[in-house]
Amino acid sequence: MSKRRVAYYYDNDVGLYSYGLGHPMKPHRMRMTHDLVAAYGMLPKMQIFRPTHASQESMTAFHTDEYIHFLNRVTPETAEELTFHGTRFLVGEDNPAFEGVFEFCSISAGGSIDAATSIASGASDIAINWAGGLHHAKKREASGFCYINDIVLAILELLRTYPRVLYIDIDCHHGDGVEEAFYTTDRVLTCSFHKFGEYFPGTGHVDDYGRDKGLGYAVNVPLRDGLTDEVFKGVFEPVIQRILDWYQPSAVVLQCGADSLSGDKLGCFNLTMEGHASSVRFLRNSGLPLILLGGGGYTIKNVARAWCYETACALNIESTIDRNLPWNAYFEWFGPRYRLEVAENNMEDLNPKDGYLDGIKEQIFTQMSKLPF
Ligand code: ZL4
Ligand code: CA
Ligand code: ZN
Repeated sequence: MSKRRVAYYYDNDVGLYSYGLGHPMKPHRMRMTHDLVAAYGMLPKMQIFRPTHASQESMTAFHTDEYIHFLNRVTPETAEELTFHGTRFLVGEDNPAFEGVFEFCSISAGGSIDAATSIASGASDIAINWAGGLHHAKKREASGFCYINDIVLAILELLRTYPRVLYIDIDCHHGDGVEEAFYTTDRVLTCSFHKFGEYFPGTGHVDDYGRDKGLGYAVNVPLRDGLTDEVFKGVFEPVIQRILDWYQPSAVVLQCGADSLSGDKLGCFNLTMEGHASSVRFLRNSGLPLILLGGGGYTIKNVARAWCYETACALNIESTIDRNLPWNAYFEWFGPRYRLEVAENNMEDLNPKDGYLDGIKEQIFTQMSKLPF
């Protein structure tokens, strides 16, 4: 079980797209990640693919024709008139109609769909698309920097082969778009860990756990500020182990949003790179077919560190890689220490306080124990 065949999807153009001046989402972080992965000599150890650009038709497996048609036509110049006359598909400054937005979405979604195809065909054991993980996109609307829900499209592809798929989301924000897409089915179990309380998008209450046939097949772990590695592991591992034992998924999709790292510009947790990657290692060790996707992450040097390290975890070589960063194109961004680690800071972890997290854990286990299977 130690040697995993890893398929890695990367398009050299993805880092060139820009959401616009001052926007926190920076596609350049994918290029920084890739450069670091290359500098560590990991590329020859994986199957490297340039993703196919997802077609309009493949996107309509989840999104409406009208929305995809709009997204394919919209430009920075026409955004206003298209939005003014029709339904509002793009909302405010979170989701600008930037230059090449449709192509960017095609690359992001194409990589995740290709990753799913590779896993389902048995060609690889772990498939990686750091340009994916855009979990807020809805059927007919962009939301929270996400236009096309590459995750839903990848899971729909997996469902052609597998009876049950587990989706896990460690982005600091709630994985609302994916949860909503599969809220009434038992064929996908979604589990999101996220900051909850006066925080975007506002959903993901522990009491929201699915509807109809999907009752019990959505799990929400709402968290408070300052989440540390030990506290995270103390909830992630028992909850996920319980789900693995009980649900017995045929494949796992892990959204590795890096805004749950310490020091993120938009996040409010305090995870180190090791703590963040412990989820990747945990699922790798389960031996199940696994897809790793990106997501949030706004302190981009730390995003590159974490996703590079998690690529090493997929390859099972993380213990051998040098903690001093190798020379790479963006070396100066990693000063003054030029180390791989993302360290924690001294903020207080509010999760263990007053038994808050113990209460949440208890509620989740009670919900699960009431279910059949
Ligand atoms: C920005 O500086 O909470 C967008 C967004 C653009 C540039 C210039 C415009 C300035 C922070 C955020 C005005 C921006 C006003 N620019 C944005 C309720 C909001 C309405 C929009 O990690 N304003 C909305 C979305 C969240 C809101 C988080 C996380 C994605 C993911 C997966 C999405 N939206 C308030 C904000 C800036 C901007 C500065 C911003 N937007 C921070 N948080 C949000 O889960 C990828
Ligand atoms: Ca999450
Ligand atoms: Zn996020």
